[in-house]
Formats: sequence, structure tokens, C-alpha cells
Amino acid sequence: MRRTWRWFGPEDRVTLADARQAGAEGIVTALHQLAPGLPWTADAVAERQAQIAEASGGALQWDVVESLPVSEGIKTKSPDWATQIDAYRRSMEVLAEAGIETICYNFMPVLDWTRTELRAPLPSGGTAMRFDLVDFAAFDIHILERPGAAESYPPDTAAAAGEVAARMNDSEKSALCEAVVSGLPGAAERWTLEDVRAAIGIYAPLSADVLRQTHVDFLSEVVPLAERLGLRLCCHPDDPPFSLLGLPRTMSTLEDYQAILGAVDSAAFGVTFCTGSLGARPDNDCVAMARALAPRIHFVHLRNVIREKGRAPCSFIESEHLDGDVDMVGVIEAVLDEEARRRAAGRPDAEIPMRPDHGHDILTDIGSGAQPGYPAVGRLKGMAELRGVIAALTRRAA
Ligand SMILES: [Mn+2]
Repeated sequence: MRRTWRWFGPEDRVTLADARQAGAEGIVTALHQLAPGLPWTADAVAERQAQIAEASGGALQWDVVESLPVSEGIKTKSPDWATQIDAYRRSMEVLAEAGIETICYNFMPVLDWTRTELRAPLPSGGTAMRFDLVDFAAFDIHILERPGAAESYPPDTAAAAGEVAARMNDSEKSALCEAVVSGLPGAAERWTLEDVRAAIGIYAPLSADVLRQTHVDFLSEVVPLAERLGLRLCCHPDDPPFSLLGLPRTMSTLEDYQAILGAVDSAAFGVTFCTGSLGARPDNDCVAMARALAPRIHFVHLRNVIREKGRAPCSFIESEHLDGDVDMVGVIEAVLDEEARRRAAGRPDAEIPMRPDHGHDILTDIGSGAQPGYPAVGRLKGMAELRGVIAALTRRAA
């Protein structure tokens, strides 16, 4: 597996020099300064590549795009759908010309990811990101005041949410809002509660089946181009992998992936296998999923969670990479087996890029102002642990 590291660009408090010291071999980044729907230019991509090469003395390069965002216009088939598709295709052409082959995206309505606490204290002294279903319901029902929100939770969850909301003071309420809004695409300060309500409202008439078809329609426009350009598109799962805010979700389970991979049966389209996202659902067996989806996995996110038992939706906390409900060693073994299979078949993409996805804030991470989930030391620790597992399994297989 190729060890990569997410970097949010020149604004990221964690530098490329940090990435190199952490053991990264490649960089995962995006032109985060551009709003979804705007075409990426050759100049902007070249500038980002030059920044990476310069800061690392040529040791690192831009391996994976995460994400080339799919605009809400594409996901909702808005009147400017064709223009937005053209912009996406233009960005793909520019990336292919720059020699970048792997493009990650997601197909979640409105939200990119959702947590209720960005820095939950851990007994060890660090902090972790957390999703608490009761807190989220308190946001949904009592702060966002989404019509019909109360009915979308089990009655005991809705009742507990009412008690939580009644106890919260103003600063606790705004911290909860900030945590939820952090997962919206682009800068968090762009979003007001009114914007969130409006964005959700657009999806009100759209079922999961409609969203699935819209996803296939998008892929029908971009996958043939990806084939011609030698690109690999890979879809990140829903995070968390269940419906929130009444929005449809279609990339949460093995069945979801098998449906879309079957509908768009091309090696140029595959999976970003994110163990942390998929693992937040008690009925997802990540090792079995990795083995079932292996031939179409183009990018791997290794992260772990400890979840509340029971059914989805449920609460979870991001755990240490090797200490959670996901059998991390089992997943890595499945990916290494797939790499061996690809090498034997002479596939050019035999080395699959992976990155430690998130890490706890520990040691000097605390108060460092890094992006939530993306501190230097916590991820370095995750990378080192994962690297140890890879080395041990590789030795045993030899
Ligand atoms: Mn991920």
C-alpha cells in the first residue's frame, strides 16, 4: 500500500514537512479554495503540484484528489446540470494532463460528514471526534427545527433529545451547531441554519432511488471520459452510513456499492474504502466488504470507531486506529491480498494508496488549530501503527 497523507493546502497548520516526517510517500489534496461546481484550471493544479514538490524537496507528489466535489446542482439535477457536468469533465481533463490518476468524491446530499463533537475529551488526555445520536437529534429537532424531525428518531431518542436541548445553554448550543456545520462543504462560516434548511428542502421530494439514478446519470457522463483519460474515480461512503436530516443516503452498505458498481461496470469507477465511515454501522462487516469490493477499490481510508451496539443510526466515537470495532488487521490483509492479485495480473494499479484517516488530538496537537480530525501527531501515530501491521503481514505472506 502506498502511504499517503491528506493536506488541506497552504492554509493547513500541518505542513508538508510534517507529512514527510510522519512517513508519507504521497499527498492527498484538493483545490479547497474553489467552490464545488467551478472547473479546476491547469494553472491552479500546477501551482499546487509545485508547492508540494518544493516543500518536500521533490520527495512528495500529489497522488490522489480528495475531493473533486460533486456539486449540489449535479446531485439534484438542477437546471444548470449540463454546465456543472461540463465543469467536472473539464477538471478531470486538467488533472489527467497533470498526471494525477485517482479522484475521490462522495455523493452525499448537502453534508460531507457529520459529527456532534469535534474534540471530545478522552480518558488518556487527548480528544476525538464523536457522533452522539441524541445530541444530533437535539440539533435537528430543537435548533434546526426541521419539520418532521421528531418522527425520524426512535421515541426514546427524541425524548432524550428534548431533555438535552432543555439543559443546553447558548454556548453549548452554538458549539453543537459549529460541530454539525463543520461537515458541510466549504468554509463553515458560509452556512447559516437558514441555508441548511433551504439545502435540505431541495431534497424533500427526492427518494433514495432517485438519488441512486442521479448518481448513475452522473457516472454515465464522467466514467467513459475517465476511461479515455486513464483516470480512476472512487466514491467515498456516506459518513456516517445512515440517513440524517431526512436526506436520502445511497452509499452506506455493501448492497449500495454492489448496485452502483454493477450499474457502472468499469474499472475506471470504484470505491474509496473508508473503514471509519462504513464501520459506524453495526451491520457492515468491513473485512467481508473489503474482500467483496477488492477488485474495484482504488483508495483506502484506514480509521476506526467504537459504536453503540444496536441498529443504525447509532452513536460512535473515533477510536485509535487499531483499537475499535473495525477489524483493522483483517481489512489490511484483504487489501494486501488484492494488491498481490493485481501484481500477478500485471495491473498498473497494483499499489493501492491508503491514508490514516483522522487521528486523535494528542501531545502538541492540542490547541494547534489543525483541521478537525487531521492533526499531525495523532495521524502520525495512526500511520506508524498501520505501517507496522502492513510490515508484519507482508513478512508473513512472503
Ligand atoms: Mn474517510
